[in-house]
Amino acid sequence: MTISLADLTTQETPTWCPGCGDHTILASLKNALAELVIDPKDVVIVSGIGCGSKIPHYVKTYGFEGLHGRGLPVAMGIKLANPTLTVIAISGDGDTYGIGGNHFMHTMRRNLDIVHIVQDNQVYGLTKGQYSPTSKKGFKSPSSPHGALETPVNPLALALTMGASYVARGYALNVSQLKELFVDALNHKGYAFVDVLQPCVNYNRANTPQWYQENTQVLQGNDPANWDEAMKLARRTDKLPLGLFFKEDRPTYDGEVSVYEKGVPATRDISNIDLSMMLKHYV
Ligand SMILES: Cc1ncc(C[n+]2csc(CCOP(=O)(O)OP(=O)(O)O)c2C)c(N)n1
Repeated sequence: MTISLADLTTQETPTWCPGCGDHTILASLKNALAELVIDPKDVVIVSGIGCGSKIPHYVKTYGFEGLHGRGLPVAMGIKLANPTLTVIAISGDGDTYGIGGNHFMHTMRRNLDIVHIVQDNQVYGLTKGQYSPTSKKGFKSPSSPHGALETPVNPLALALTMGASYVARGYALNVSQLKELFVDALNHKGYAFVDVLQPCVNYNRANTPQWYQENTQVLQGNDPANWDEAMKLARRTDKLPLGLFFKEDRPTYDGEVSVYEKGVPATRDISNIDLSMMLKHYV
């Protein structure tokens, strides 16, 4: 079996602005799926709401464009209902780190076997340019005319802290590395998080392609098994590293749930618990 890019392309034309990083994120994702020869009928792409969240419309797999900030719970539900599917959640930085921040944290500690791609343009694109949780301090926007006052979220440090088993950062215009990261993330058994820095040509005039060129650097020679090193790299604010920061193999939530479903006894014996103590509060 082979999968061509044409097999993965729908009849809808992307509505993104020319120069938007979403175009190359889409191309890199399709290239990764084609390279891995994953049957499109076995793939579900789940998004929230945002410019980038239109992506399920443009990939000929199953797809679900849901509610702002709620892509991850839907992705988790799909994976738990049918663990044989390849489930990819994709969402903007506003969607993921703002309104969806709660879901982001808890998905990471559960380590479900899904890929999560964040289209991190450091701004709310769809709603016309308000500052987002990853906007730099001082970022001027319609909702922060005097410059954002808040300290930005550090997505990679947060992911490492919350126990993500795969943590990477890509850049939308480094398409060869991005495709490799997506392939690697799809091969990872567990929650694979890829934060993708991307330009927003209309609403983010601070983080331009030239800015990324000057302020990013492809990672070389790091040890992805070393959590402390990964955290040190994640905390860098100059020359933002691009590549795989951290990867570890550990049991997945969906794997553990299916073990319970097969009838393996629960590790905790609750037969001796006196339920009357608990019920007392309700009667
Ligand atoms: C519950 C809810 N709150 C707010 C909105 C309005 N809204 C839609 S998209 C969006 C932000 C989009 O920014 P981001 O997630 O970074 O994605 P981008 O458009 O930049 O790709 C907001 C605030 C909404 N649709 N639903």
